[in-house]
Amino acid sequence: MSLHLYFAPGACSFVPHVMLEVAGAAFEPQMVKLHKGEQYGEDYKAINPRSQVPVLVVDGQAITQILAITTYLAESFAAAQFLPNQPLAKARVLEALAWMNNTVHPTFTHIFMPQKFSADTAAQAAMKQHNTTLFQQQLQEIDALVVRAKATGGKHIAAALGHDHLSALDAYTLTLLRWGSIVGIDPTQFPAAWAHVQWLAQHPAVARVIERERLQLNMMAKT
Ligand SMILES: N[C@@H](CCC(=O)N[C@@H](CS)C(=O)NCC(=O)O)C(=O)O
Repeated sequence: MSLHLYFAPGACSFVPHVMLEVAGAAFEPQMVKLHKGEQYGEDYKAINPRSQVPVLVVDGQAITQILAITTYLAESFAAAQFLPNQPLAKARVLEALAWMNNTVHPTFTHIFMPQKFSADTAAQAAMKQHNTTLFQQQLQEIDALVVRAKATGGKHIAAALGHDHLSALDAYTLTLLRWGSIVGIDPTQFPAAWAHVQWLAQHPAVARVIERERLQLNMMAKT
């Protein structure tokens, strides 16, 4: 099986990037420079006409969308136990992941790239302000989920949902807190989630991804 992951440093592609490293998969990381607009080039559009990362190419077949990619990885690398087998527990982990992907992530996009949603600069400013409040509330919700996970004695976020294994939820949480720090939302306001992210960053496989993507976890920190 040949696997190529198209990723951009610090983007949501961090989630499958971490899963591939944690699973010990043999894969080719392919960097896409979003800030240079490489996603709009004809070469990249031949891989993903929607001009987004991540894309996982499996034996020449491109899979897009984090939900699809992470489910594919969970099933292909079953030993990593990224998802529970028990149907209700599995639904709970996917429920949390879908919320991060279809709600929290787009809330951040409204702050970071409001021009994607309106050409009107006044509307963009209002959108930024409103979504900053929403994003803070959503990070609070993630913080509460981490508190619940730790209260079970578990190490990983999915422990709150009955599955104490590293999952897409841990990697997405790191990404979302880091994104917040880019727009001035201090991650230390969410102590449980922030401590979890710092712990996760020490995991050798996660550290390899952080190194490859050259990420600073808290963009508000001086160093
Ligand atoms: N729903 C998509 C979201 C993907 C997405 O938003 N990707 C962003 C990076 S985090 C992207 O490629 N943006 C490029 C652009 O907007 O030009 C998924 O789950 O994969």
